[in-house]
Amino acid sequence: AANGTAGGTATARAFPNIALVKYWGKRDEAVMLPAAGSLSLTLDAYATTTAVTLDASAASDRFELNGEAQAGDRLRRVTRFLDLVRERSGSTARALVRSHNEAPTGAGLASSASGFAALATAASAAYGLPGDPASLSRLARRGSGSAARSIIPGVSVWHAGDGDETSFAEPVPAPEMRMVIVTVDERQKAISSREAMRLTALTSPFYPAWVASTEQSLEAMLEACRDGDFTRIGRITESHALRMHAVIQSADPPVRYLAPTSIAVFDAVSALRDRGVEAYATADAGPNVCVVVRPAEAEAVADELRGFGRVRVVGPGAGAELID
Ligand code: 2P0
Repeated sequence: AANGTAGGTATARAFPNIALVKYWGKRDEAVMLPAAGSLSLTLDAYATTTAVTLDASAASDRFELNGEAQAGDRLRRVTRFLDLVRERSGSTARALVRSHNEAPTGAGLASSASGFAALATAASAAYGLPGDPASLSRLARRGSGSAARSIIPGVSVWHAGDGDETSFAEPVPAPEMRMVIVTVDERQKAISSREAMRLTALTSPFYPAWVASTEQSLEAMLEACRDGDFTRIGRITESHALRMHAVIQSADPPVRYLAPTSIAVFDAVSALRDRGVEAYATADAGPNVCVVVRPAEAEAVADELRGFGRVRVVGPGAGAELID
């Protein structure tokens, strides 16, 4: 159908996002409220496309990822999410969910963000729930926190909020930028973000300082975005990312996501700055590194970093959308 829905079927596409101010820790796991706000860039690559088809006669949901039927934890997570949608819509219909992911799943390229943003958008349309960005962002958050931000195009802030109603993402005007993604290792990470976040919050003596400093970084980042100050955006991005990895490493038992090659990329980026090229590194819950650059310098920086792994230049992308 023209708007992506027809008779209980809807298809949506969403992109992953990379945070410049990171989300690491929840204050409420049941409703998925973050310990602090965060800010990210939604990308124009590695899309997830998801079709939701209602099936009134089925006894359970089915979930296919990249053409393969899923069972166990992955299916349960989709079913729990659809239970929330069914509760709100008053429908009891089960669904067939077919998802195609262009990024390697679990490699730290935020596939849960694009995944639940696409699922929230398609399921809302298929079950007849509101499709405005704030509603979709709040719903996507329930599947995976970072998915709240993938509803929104370009740069967005996810507000910590006072509760379920006020914790959603919205757009932030920001200067033009690109990211150079350096894929150091495509393998599935050893410990999930969700588990490592929980461990960090429970055991790190630095966790309260991390939460407080994230609020400060977010305030400074919003100001830098408003001012169009690329240099300040970059500096906050890199120092905040290193603080996140520091607090993660301070958990008991410790968790370390950065590999020796990841550190080498941070060093190479620092050396680029010494030569007058403005580049700033960040990394999520895995060894891959994303480098924030000005558009005019993206290709040159990508060339400099090719020796460390597969390199791809990405830009700001669309928010979650219903498609044909
Ligand atoms: C972020 N990450 O802000 C941070 C930085 C990874 C490092 O959000 O438990 O998949 O589903 O809410 O969103 C990854 O964690 O965790 C993440 P859940 P999520 O992008």
